[in-house]
Amino acid sequence: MVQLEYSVEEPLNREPDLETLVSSFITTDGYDRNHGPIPNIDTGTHKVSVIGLVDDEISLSVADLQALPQHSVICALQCAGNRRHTMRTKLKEVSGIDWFDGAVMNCKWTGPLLKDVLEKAGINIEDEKVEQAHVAFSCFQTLTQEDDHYGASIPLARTMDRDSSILLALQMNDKPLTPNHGAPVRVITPGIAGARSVKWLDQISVQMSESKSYYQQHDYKILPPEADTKEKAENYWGKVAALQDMPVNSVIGVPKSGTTVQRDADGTIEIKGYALPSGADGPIVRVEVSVGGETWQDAELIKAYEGEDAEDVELKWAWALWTAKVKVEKGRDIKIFSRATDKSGSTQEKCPEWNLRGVAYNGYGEAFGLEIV
Ligand SMILES: Nc1nc2c(c(=O)[nH]1)N[C@H]1C(S)=C(S)[C@@H](COP(=O)(O)O)O[C@H]1N2
Ligand SMILES: [Mo]
Repeated sequence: MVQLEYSVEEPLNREPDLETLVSSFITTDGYDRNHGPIPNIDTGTHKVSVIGLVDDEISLSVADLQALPQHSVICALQCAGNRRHTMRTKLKEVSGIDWFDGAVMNCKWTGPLLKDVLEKAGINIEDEKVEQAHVAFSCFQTLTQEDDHYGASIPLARTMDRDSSILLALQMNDKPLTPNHGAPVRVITPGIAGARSVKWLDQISVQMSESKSYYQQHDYKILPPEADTKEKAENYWGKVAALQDMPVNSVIGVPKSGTTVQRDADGTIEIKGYALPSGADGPIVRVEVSVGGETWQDAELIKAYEGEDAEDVELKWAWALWTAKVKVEKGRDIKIFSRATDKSGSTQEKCPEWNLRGVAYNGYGEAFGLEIV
């Protein structure tokens, strides 16, 4: 039996303080999101099986995964429920954990490409059917709150594109994964909702249908606004697509809502935050900020990565940190906003439509109730 920490009734769910979160490009203290306990798996004996529409069903140890070419990606990993609190308080009540703006992290992940692992087993699907196929990931280590295991799937085609950088991660920020983040191996799906980055990975299945998991079929979907009760939602789960790519977003980390801010001698205050591109449309190319929401000025995108290999590091999947100095009059109850634009031109709207589960909220970033002195 694997040793478990926390429980199905009380899993570990937490987010870091926002000011700390935006203080470094590579985050060291991320958020935790679990639908059940955290298993402590023995790295020496753990195996990942590859089954389904493949030439040979195979089973790979961690050493086997380490022996494949290793690939690194710096990407944002974000819970689909990030910013749910804002949807709940601005629009109307939603169901789900009350995440503020910190259910996101930006890390370097390293491990073999899922594509290479699948090719080791050999994909056995006729060419014309590849577009409709899926790769399902399962973790059978523990029960979860709504199912007997955790599972998710993504389209096979996305996986087969090397540039999607979909990995079986063995390392996070150059160190072996810790149990809370999925040790010894987890999936990393850049640009796609965190729910698909299955931790403590046991099984990969190539199949023609999506994962049957509760978390693919009955959760993590943007339901239309008319689905406003649990009962009504039942008619929609089967019709609405599973959430995959996350939308463009930005958040103000400093100053915090409800605080008093001292202006500099030139009458400005400093604003800092993060921005996330939509899906595969990174990087972020522009962030604007506004006092009050009428006129906007450009924020400065902070030079992201200063490592020796900076030239070679692709930042398409990463978040962007930004900073701005804005002139503000003294006063109370001041509101400031941020809005981001990514390479494809997608830009944030003031407020998205309400959805029952409060997922994918990406209205303007904001800090409100500020007292400027
Ligand atoms: N096995 C397993 N994988 C999982 C989950 C889980 O509960 N069990 N939660 C998912 C969700 S909803 C998110 S947002 C991310 C969170 O990853 P983290 O805890 O490393 O931040 O893991 C995903 N993978
Ligand atoms: Mo999540």
